[in-house]
Amino acid sequence: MTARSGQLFDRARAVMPGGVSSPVRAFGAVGGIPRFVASAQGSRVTDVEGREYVDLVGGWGPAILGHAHPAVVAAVQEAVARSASFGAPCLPELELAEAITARVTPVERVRFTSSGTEAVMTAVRLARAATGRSTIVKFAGCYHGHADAFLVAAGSGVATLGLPDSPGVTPHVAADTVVLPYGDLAAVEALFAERGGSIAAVLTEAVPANMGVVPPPPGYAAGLRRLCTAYGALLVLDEVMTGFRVSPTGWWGLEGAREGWAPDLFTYGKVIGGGLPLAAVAGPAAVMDLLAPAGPVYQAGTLSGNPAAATAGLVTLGLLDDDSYAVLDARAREVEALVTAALSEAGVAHRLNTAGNLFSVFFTADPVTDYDSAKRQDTAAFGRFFHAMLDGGVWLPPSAFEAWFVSTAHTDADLEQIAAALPAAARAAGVSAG
Ligand code: HOZ
Repeated sequence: MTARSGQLFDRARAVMPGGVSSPVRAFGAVGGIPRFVASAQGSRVTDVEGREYVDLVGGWGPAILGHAHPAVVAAVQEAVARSASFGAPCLPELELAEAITARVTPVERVRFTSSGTEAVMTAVRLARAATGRSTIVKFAGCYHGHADAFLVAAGSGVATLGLPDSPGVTPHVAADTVVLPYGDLAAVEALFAERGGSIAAVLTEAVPANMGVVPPPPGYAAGLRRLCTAYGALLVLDEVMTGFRVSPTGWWGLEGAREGWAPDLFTYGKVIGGGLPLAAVAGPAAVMDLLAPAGPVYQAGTLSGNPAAATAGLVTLGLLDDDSYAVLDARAREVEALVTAALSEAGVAHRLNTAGNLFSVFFTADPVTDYDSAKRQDTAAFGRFFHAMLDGGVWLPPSAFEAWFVSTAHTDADLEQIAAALPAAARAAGVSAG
């Protein structure tokens, strides 16, 4: 059943480090052979053996409408037929920037990049230029891509592989990044009181979702906003995961717009590229116009604002209306209820953390509120659960430290397949191999 994937993985390991282009995909944390994907359509992924799975990864977020939505495919085909890349200004990037500024009122300017990593790198460079300061504050377990400054106590693959940080990041660079526990406003306050004059920016995921999902404590972001304003630092809200996924205006729309605060910079990715490589840093003109050529802060990219990617994002955003978000929320609640019921029935200790339509399950009896508590989960139980779900035809992230994603394409039949797979997976999670 995995012979073809096994052969391909062997070939891949001969020519690609670990056989993959991104570490978590190698199944290192859950064991076994990663399935090579042949195609994906709607809510379903098909592997190279021809086996179909209900997809709860969604390409790690972009497939919010399901894979290969016909309108997105048609628009991208037309765009590519006009050339995949101009390296010049084009209408799709302009229209996508207009769509983003129209939705998120604090955003007046958008700079497109090809990856979330680049977007956050640019946000940090802007913050340092704007303040003339060096220090960046991030939170343990938050993941902001793989630039050196962020690979300190990072989530995602770094958490999955259990790495404290990464070789190749110099002590000099790491020293400019201060890591605090997530959710502890008093710790942030104490740091500002001690060295507020050196802090350029506080960088936070809008909802930490790379150590599993950890919903922000009430008032946390508003508190960060207050401290950043008081000490003249910039607040960077990383919405690469949440932007245009949890609401038409991202997590900011669910929290900041209601509470009356806004960050100085947003970063976006995933959904705004409709599955093609596209991300962005965005914010008010006063900060964003520091970017070249409007200002002196350099940033560039041959593929930035690529017409095919911008088209995919524009069509995706255009198809997401209020009803879509209601469907996503409802589907998330349905999957959560099924998982909770199955694990409770099997007597397996677990915590289901939810933020909007993002969620993940932790195999632990204790609340998960930060990276330390996330790391105390039973990752071996997750591995057994993961494989039993895969055997039952459900495609989960191959890591206990990643969010699960629903799409508007998920159907009642998909929910039934998930429900059918869960009892065996819950029993597997509860039975220790040791
Ligand atoms: N960093 C992403 C997950 N949080 C991407 C993982 C991947 O594509 O392998």
